[in-house]
Amino acid sequence: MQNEHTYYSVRMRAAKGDSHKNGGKHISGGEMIATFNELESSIAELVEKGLTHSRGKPDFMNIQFERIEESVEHVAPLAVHTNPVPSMSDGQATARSLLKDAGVHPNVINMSYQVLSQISELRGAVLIDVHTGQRLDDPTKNGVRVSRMDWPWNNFESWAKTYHLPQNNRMKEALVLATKVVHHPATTAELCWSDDPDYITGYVANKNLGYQRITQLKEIGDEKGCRIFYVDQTKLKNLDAYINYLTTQPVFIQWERDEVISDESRSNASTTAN
Ligand code: WAQ
Ligand code: MG
Repeated sequence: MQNEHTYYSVRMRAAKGDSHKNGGKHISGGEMIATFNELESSIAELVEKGLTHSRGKPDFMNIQFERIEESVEHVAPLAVHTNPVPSMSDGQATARSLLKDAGVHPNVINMSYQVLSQISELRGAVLIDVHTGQRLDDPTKNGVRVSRMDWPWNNFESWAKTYHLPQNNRMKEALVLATKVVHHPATTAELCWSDDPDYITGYVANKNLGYQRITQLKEIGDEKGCRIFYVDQTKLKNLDAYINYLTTQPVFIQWERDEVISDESRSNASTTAN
């Protein structure tokens, strides 16, 4: 019998022209964690995501689920801040300044943009050594895809309402990924913007800065996205252990309302908490 603590990793990838393996154009990907009873609706959600995508109509789709054997780790969501910017160049300047605050040397930032400019097709994240600026992931594989992370909708909804943030699935997915990635001690920072032509908001994330949204990091219509993880290898046994964490460690984002209530009661000491 399936018990409620048995979880499944559900993944989708869609491409156009041919499969990813045969050089097709990446259209969309998605990763979720579901219970057995949620499998059908999760698969339907991912099918819809892949079929109705602004990067185009796919003619290849792969959907798979597999039971998760590892125990699920629960991680609190990063704090969200929004940096409104009037243009892409202001947004890019803000991103560079945040990356610097996160501990990435400006030379390494330049080198990572150089690496990015030489990549034509990306379906995962590029890993950059934060000390040398060198690309660490296998350049033949189009990036490392993080999977096995999710945020149960009810908990996300309460969090979003409390902080007056939009209940937007795209932000939810990006915050889930950033929270999982930044939770690893070897991640110095993440830089991301979408490869969807109609979405120009991106972010820089880091343990101290949280999830820093930047309202414009590219021009509308541009199909080139970015996802870079700046990795501190001195905090790693080996790179495989890091990639293994990204691809196999199951993580649920979990926000605890208690933290907010206790914060409020601290700043409001005369009010009786109930
Ligand atoms: N693992 C690794 N890389 C990924 C993954 C993943 N699971 N998903 C996407 N990427 C990479 C891939 O190379 C994509 O081309 C690129 O990131 C962009 O992905 O308003 O929508 O899903 O706060 O298009 C950020 C701002 C939106 C959200 C990011 O990215 C907000 C976005 P997309
Ligand atoms: Mg995309």
